Amino acid sequence: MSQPLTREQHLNLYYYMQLNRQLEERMVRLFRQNKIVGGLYSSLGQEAVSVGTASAVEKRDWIAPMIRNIGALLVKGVPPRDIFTQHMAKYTSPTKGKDGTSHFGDLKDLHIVSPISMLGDLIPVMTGVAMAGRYLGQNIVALTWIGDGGSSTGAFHEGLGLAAAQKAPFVLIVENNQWAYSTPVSRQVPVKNLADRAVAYGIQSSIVDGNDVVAVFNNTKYAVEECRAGRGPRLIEVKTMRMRGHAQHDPAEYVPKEMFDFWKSRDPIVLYEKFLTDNKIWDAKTKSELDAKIEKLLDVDQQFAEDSPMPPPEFAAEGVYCDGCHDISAEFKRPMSEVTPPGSGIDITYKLSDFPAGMGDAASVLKSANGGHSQHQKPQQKPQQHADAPRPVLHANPARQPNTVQQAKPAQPQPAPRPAVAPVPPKPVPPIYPEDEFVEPERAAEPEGPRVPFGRGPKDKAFRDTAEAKVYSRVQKGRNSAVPANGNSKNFTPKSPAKNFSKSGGAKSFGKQGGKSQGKGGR
Ligand SMILES: Cc1ncc(C[n+]2csc(CCOP(=O)(O)OP(=O)(O)O)c2C)c(N)n1
Repeated sequence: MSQPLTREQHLNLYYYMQLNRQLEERMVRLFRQNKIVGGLYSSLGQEAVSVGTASAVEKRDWIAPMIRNIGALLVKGVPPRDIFTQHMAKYTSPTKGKDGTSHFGDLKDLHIVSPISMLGDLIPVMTGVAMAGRYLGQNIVALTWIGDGGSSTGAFHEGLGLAAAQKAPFVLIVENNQWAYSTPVSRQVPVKNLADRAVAYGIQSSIVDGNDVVAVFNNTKYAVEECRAGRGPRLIEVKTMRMRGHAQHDPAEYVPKEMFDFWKSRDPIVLYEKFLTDNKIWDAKTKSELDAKIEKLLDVDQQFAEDSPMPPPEFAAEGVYCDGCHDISAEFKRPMSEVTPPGSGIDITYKLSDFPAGMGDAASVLKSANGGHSQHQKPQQKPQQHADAPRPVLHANPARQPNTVQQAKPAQPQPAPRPAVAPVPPKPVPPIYPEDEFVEPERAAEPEGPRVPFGRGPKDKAFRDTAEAKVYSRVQKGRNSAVPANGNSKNFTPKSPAKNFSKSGGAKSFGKQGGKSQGKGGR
C-alpha cells in the first residue's frame, strides 16, 4: 500500500510540472527567434508522466530520459540552465555545445543515462544498469521511458525479454501518448493496451491515467519498491496525449480536433491545481509564490543561456574521444569476495523446479521414482555430479523417460484413446481496419528483363563482362527508344527502367546519375 503524500511532496509535484511547462514554453519562443539550434520536442500535456515517475525514484536510482522527459531531468536535479544552454548549443552546456537537444546525462552524481535516439535501445542499456547495480550490491532501480511507437521496436522486445529473464530491478514506463509521429497507436499495435505486452514476458504491469500525477507517482513508487525487493521488472503503461506535433516543425494537422479538445479538458496541471484546491493542500498565496519562484529561476537561467558564448571552432575536434578524462571504476557496495571465486561459485546442477513449463507430470514420475521425494528435496542422497558423468535426461512426456525411471513407476491404467475429432478451423479474426480504408497506391508496371544488381551498372566493367549484361543490353535495345540503335550497353539513360529498384516503378532512381543527367543520354 502506498503512503499518502506529504504536503511538501504534493507541492513539489506541482512545482516541477509547472517548471517543466514554463521552461518548454520559453524554449518554443526561443525556437521561433531562431535561438534553438536543434529540434525541439514538446511534452505539453505529458508533464504528469515525467514528473510523477521521476519523483518516485530515489537519488541512488538511475533514469534514462527520452525526448519528452525534460520534467524528469528537472526532478532528478538538472538545472533549467543546462536545458536552455543544451538546446542553444552553448559552450556552457553539459555537452559544451556539441549537441542541440537533450543528449546528455550525468553518470557521476545524478545517475542519468543520456537519451539514445534509436528508439528502444535504452531498454537493454537500462536493464544492464539494473543488473550491474544488483551485482555491485547497490540496491538500485533503473527506470526509462518508451513511447507507443518505440514499443514496437526489436530493441524493446529484446531488452524487456532480457530484463524479465534476469529479474532485473527495472521499471519501464510506456508513455502511450496516442501518436508516434503521425501514426495512431491503433495502426501499429494490434492490442488494446500496451501493458498487455508484459504478459508475454511473464512480468507484472499496470495501466495508469497519465494525466493524474498522483496516480502516476503512486503506481511508479509501488513498481520501484517491488523492484527493490527483487520482484521486478515491471511495466507501467501511462495513457496520455501528445498535445503538439512530433516536434516544432509538425503542426499535427492529422490529429482530429475533437481529440485535442478532449485531452485539453484533461490538462494534467489544471486537474492537479483543482485537486490541490479541493483538498485544501494549498491556497492562492501558495500558488502564486510557487509560480513566482519558477518565473524568477527561469528568468535567470534563460538570461545565462542567452549570454553564454557558442563554442570556439577549434573545440569541434576536442572531446570527441575519451582520452582518459573518465575515471571508470565500479562502486562496490558489497564485499568483493562475494562476487569472486570461491564465493561466487554456484551449483550448476539444474533441478526439476527449474523447468516449470512443459514438464507435464514428469515431476510426479521422478517423485515416485525417488520414493515419494523429488530429487532436490533429498540433497543428501544426490550423487556427486562429475563433468563427465552421464546425467539423467528428463522428458516432458513420461513415456520417453529413461527405463530406470519408468520401471520405478507404478503401473497406471492407460486412458482410453480419444475418439478422433475433426479439427476445428480457427475462427476468422475480423480485420482491424475495414479493407476499404486502404487504397492501394498505383503501381507502375514491373520493368521487364533482369535487374541491374544494386551498386553495379553499365560503367562497372565486371558487370559489362557478364552474360547478364548482354541479355540486359538486348532487352533495352528492343524496348526502350532512348537506347541508341547501336545497342551499346554503355548507353543507359536515367529513364532506364532497370535503374528503378522500387516496386512502384519510375519514381525512385538509385543510379549514380539520378535525375541530374536527364536528357543527356549515355555518357
Ligand atoms: C529505431 C528508430 N526508428 C525510428 C526512429 C525515428 N523516430 C524518432 S521519434 C519517432 C516517433 C516515436 O513515437 P513514439 O515512440 O510514440 O514517441 P513519441 O514521439 O510519441 O513520444 C520516430 C519514428 C528512431 N529514432 N529510432
